[in-house]
Amino acid sequence: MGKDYKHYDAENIQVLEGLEAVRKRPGMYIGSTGPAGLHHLVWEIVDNSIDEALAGFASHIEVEILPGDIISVTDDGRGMPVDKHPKTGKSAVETIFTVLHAGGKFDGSSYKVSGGLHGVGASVVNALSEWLEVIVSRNGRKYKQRFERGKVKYDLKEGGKSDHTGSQVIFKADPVMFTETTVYSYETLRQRIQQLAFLNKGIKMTIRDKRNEEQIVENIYHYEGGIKEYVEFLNSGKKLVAPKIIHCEGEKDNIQIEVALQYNDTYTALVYSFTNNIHTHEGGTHEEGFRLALTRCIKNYATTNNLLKKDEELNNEDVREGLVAIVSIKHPNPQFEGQTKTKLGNTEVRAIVSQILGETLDRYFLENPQDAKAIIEKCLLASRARIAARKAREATRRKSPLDNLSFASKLADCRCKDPAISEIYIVEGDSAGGSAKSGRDNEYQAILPLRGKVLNVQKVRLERALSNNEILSMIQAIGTGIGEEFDITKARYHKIVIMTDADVDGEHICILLLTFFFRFMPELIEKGYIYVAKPPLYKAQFGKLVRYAYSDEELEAYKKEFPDRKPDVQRYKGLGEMDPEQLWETTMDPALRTLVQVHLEDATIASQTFEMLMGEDVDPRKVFIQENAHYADNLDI
Ligand code: 0RA
Repeated sequence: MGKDYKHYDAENIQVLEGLEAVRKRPGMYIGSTGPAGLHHLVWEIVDNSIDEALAGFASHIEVEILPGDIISVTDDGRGMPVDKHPKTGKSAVETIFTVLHAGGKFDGSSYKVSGGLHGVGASVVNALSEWLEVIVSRNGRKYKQRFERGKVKYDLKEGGKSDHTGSQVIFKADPVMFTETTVYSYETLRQRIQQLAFLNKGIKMTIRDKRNEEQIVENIYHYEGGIKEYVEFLNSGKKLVAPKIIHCEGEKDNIQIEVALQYNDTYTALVYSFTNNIHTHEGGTHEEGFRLALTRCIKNYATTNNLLKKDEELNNEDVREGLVAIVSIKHPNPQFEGQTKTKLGNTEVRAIVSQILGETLDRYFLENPQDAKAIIEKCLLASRARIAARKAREATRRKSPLDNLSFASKLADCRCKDPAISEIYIVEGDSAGGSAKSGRDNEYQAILPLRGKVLNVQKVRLERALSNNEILSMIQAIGTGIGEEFDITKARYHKIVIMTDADVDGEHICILLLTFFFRFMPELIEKGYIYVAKPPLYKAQFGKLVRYAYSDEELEAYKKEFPDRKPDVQRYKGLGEMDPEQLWETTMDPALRTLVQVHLEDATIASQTFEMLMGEDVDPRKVFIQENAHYADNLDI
């Protein structure tokens, strides 16, 4: 018996050490302790409930933000198992929340289908919560257990009766761990909840913000059509090439695949792939299988039905224009590769997707010849544009503006040629550009002034974007080339800083530039090369003392700092109003400036936001810009 006690002690010590390790290096487990990591906590808990729903036992998952930024996640599944494990003496509930990687897999009978990028399990959330409570309804009873900073506060105890089954997890992120913020963004949670509802058909997902008791906000998502409805959503408001959504679903070797696609009349492709609900934004074998089938079937149909004229051809790129597609697979043992571990590597998946989608497409084209013709006509337009553009490029090869720096004549380059320490400031307006040129440290800071509005690139083909001078100078200055020729290793700067006025126009230009990078040079964002500079809003002069304030709150704080002095406050309407020294001090000096790095946490969601901001639909854009006058504060897109 003594021996057994020792054994359990050893196990307990291991558990405590495990959770202690999480608190020591939280970034290793949830990526960061910034806003992204904070939101990640919610997804770890939600994932467990999604697994219960995918196993067929739960149908409704509810996420609530309670006052104090406490999160509650409830499902109507079987309820987590409460009986004691004969060996450890612990309930399954306790195991889930105290043993690292205990996910939902502890009896090995089922595999975890969902799971965030980090897929670390509920114990990590527990370790990083000031407190966490689990409430289980099962066997006609209620059970409850509480933890504080990962440690058991009280053992699982039986409460009253219960007339239903299910699990509820309530937790408060530990401000000691999340020093930047513990405030959740409703919009971030809402978008991902909606995405999860699309990806897991039939599950009802509710998100509710109860932080303001007087104004409770909620959204309920429930899609019986799943990713078919996702495609419909992404295409809403667009002109369609053919009315039906092409859809297929199948399973082989325990790998489930599902694809939905439809063409609209724009030039942009939106192809999003998911593995176990994780957005694989670097693509991978499922996307390759998708592309193979799509190109093969379209080419086949076009050739067999004599739809190609002499000299006409269709390639991978041509079949993508205006394409909206979701590729979603569920794999018991996914291998994630790539820079950000969001590229699916399992080679067997390629053929499975290609075969199942191929059969569906062949049959669809056969049964819907009208639609097939319309789709192929659309692809041919793309092909003709591509070939014409190539010919034009070849004709002007020697003078190609992308080959040298001639075009970026306005560029004031830095002396340093080491990209790792070189920075380029893309500055709105000539006068601000002038101040920036005089104020900069020309050893490693380059300045590129842009004149007027940048072309809205959401609506146009690459070729058209390339005819815009501002865009050309930018591509040239950056040095990577674009499109098929893009090469990140040729980047001449590893910090590309967008510096615009701190007003609505400035923000609009900033969004346009971000849209451009997002659409045509997304790797720059993925690599973390893109930044937004934050110039101050006010200069407050207290006698000889000068303070710069970057927000209204900061200005008020300075006023309180010198209560007996009346400040002379200047509101900066534009960068151009600052003299070179001021611009250097407030916005460009690495020791003092604030740069917001632009992230691509989830390219799908970012793209949806860009679509909304930049697409044809003008109204939502107006609303967004009005509601987000300070959107740059959390540019965590
Ligand atoms: C019964 C058995 C198992 C898990 C659950 C119920 C269950 C877990 C969670 C987590 C959140 N909500 C839940 N609802 C039910 C064990 C299954 C396994 O070992 O794979």
